[in-house]
Amino acid sequence: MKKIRFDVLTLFPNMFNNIINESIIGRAIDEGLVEINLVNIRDFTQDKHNRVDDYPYGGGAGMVMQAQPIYDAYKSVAKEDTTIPVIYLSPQGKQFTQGIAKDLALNDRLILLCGHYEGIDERILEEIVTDEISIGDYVLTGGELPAMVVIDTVSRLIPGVLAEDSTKEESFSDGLLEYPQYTRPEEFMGRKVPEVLLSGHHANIKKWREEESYKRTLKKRPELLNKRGEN
Ligand code: 4GS
Repeated sequence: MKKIRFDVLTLFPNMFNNIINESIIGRAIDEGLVEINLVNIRDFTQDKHNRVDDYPYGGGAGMVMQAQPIYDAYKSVAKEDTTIPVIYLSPQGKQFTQGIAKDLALNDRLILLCGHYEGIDERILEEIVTDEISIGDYVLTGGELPAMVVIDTVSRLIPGVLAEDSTKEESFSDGLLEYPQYTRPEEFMGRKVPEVLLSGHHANIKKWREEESYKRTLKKRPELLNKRGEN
């Protein structure tokens, strides 16, 4: 049975309570398919006032997370193993995609480093970080939400986390958006479910869905059509 373990290095471990306790990821954890080990970087400070950040050399606004607590937090989970990917969530990283998620899901362990303030001491990036990932071109207050995005996206690719087949036809896996979905009733506010979906003719339904996927990709996300095959 394929399993994945995430070690999350963070100053705010409680932010992960929802993802751990609720829904599909919560169940995957209960079933032993996914493990999330939260490591509070502050537990590794050697400062008598428990500080983990300091002023930037050279001056300027804001604070920088110090190298030592992050390094010791990392060592506490990696031990002597230097082969575990260490992902730093940051706007400077490579844009996260379904293709990157699929590659990450091949690992049995991932270490996620969440930054705060103006960032982390550059020497941590040089010393332990193997991959830098951004979830998009906007600025958050910390790396926790991006880490949860990565955990959620990667976990649902682990066999058994979702019902079989449900990752096969979804958006992006073939480079197209999903076709429209309908459920009961057959008519809502005067709008009817497309006739073909009630026909029971499986070949026609498949053809209709493929055409709808293509049409809505062309309309809503035309740039995806040039990227097909990358995922
Ligand atoms: C992102 C992002 C981010 C940047 C963390 C400012 C606190 C913040 N991380 N994808 N310092 N977008 N990080 O905005 O990953």
